[in-house]
Amino acid sequence: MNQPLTKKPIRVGIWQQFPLPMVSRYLGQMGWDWVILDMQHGCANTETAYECLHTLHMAGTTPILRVSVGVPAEVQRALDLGARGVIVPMVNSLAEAQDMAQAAKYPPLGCRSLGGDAAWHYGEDYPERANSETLLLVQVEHIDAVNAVEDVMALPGIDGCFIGPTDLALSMGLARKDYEQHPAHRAAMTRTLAACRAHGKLACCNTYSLADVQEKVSQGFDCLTFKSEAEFFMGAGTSLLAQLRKHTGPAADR
Ligand code: 3PY
Ligand code: MG
Repeated sequence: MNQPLTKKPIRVGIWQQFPLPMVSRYLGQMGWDWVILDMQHGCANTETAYECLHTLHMAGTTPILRVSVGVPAEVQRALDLGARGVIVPMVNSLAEAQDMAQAAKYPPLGCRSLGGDAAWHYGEDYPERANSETLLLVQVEHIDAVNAVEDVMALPGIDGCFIGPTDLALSMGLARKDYEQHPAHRAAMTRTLAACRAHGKLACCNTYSLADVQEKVSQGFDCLTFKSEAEFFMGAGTSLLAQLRKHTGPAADR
């Protein structure tokens, strides 16, 4: 089993949207510290998620899975499939966070059911180690979640939070772009980071530019992601085609 995620050094990750083990293998070989397979906005199903998670693991990176929705069954399934950590979107209250912690941790911490084949991949003593070696990160991406963040981060079964800056901005009535400098958004981010620090929990966040990365490193975030492989693919392909068209002229009839 990979080493447990610790606070230092900063983990640098990427989202995987394409549900292909081949892509998982390349991402693992590139050297990302962790890869989050996205079942909220990506199109992986249970079988493809299983293949991608274990391909990531075999390729030497830490496989994390974002479930589609915050219900206990999804959290348990993600961990049973072999995710080393689960990210749960839109956990907006203490009660929801308690439900997620119960689902993610074996007794006595929670009530995760014993089963699945994670032990076949990670060793017979997986059940004894899983509570401390698998991560439960709840997404703070709504202003209601920010207002409950101190209580949520105090829960023993919660390992940290993953801030969703864009959904957070939308929940605050801000536009989906250029919200970063808005004082209310900055205050919400600062409050969330402070709650993580106060309770010794991991603070994780998405980033969108190198300046954004630099700022979040200086603020003390533990784990950062930078876009997805789909964005790199679409960005690089679109830009390459635009360059080619400068030499070849406009598109032919298709
Ligand atoms: C958001 O910005 O809403 C996210 O969920 C980032 O992953
Ligand atoms: Mg989001």
